[in-house]
Amino acid sequence: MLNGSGTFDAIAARRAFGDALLERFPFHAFVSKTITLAPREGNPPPRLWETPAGLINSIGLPNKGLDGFLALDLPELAELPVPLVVSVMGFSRDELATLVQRVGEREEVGLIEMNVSCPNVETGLVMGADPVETARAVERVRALTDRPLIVKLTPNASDPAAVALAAAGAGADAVSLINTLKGMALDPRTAQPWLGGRTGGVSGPAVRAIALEQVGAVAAAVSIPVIGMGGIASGRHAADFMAAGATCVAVGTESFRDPAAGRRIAGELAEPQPV
Ligand code: RRO
Repeated sequence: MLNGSGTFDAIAARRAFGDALLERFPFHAFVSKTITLAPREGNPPPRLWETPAGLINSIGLPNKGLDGFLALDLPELAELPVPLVVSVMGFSRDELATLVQRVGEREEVGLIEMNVSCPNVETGLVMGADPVETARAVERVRALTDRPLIVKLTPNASDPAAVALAAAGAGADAVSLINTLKGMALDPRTAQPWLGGRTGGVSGPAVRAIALEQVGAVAAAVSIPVIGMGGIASGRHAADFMAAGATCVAVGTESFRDPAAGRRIAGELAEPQPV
């Protein structure tokens, strides 16, 4: 059981719950919020909108940048009792290369996730929407680190299985999916976009059926491990993703409602599933 990147702030949770968090950590591996080379403020507020069965976020990658992350966040994340996955995103292949190389040099880091699927950047460019671009990105960084590389796929692609195959062919060790689906909400008073970033990414139960289909399609196409996520909120949901071909699963939006959800769902998954 992992967390979806950006859905659980372990540093804030440690401040809130103290060492009890470490004693009953909700995940078997922890994935950081995505970092970029330069620090970013993120998108203007509002950043969240609740839909009847999910959440739209337009966070916009706020982070301290590579140097800030390595100096300030990494030492705290290294105290977690589970392997650490650092999520990185580059606005170019060169940026990505610097991120992968420098993150991979740190012994605290177990694995690296390449986020090629954020829907909330101004350029609108999503590397992971295209198999050729994805392969180029993985090829560029593959030799720069001996850490396992996970490629986080976007559901906003015409053929996610083709992107997954391209990533695997270029040397990815695993793929994870889904990131959020592009969505929008209007302010009922003004009929203008509610979110400061105009559009956002939809997650939660609303996307589960889509995620399940895409995880199944990707798992059928590749032979590397598949980390499945998208609206998982119970052991039954997690079991469905495993049955569809996921090697392991992650919880995202449900952790906002219940910070202990990862642990609960892992426990439910370990029990025999009622038919
Ligand atoms: O920060 C975000 O707005 C964000 C990211 Br990086 C991502 O990969 N997926 C998402 O829904 N939001």
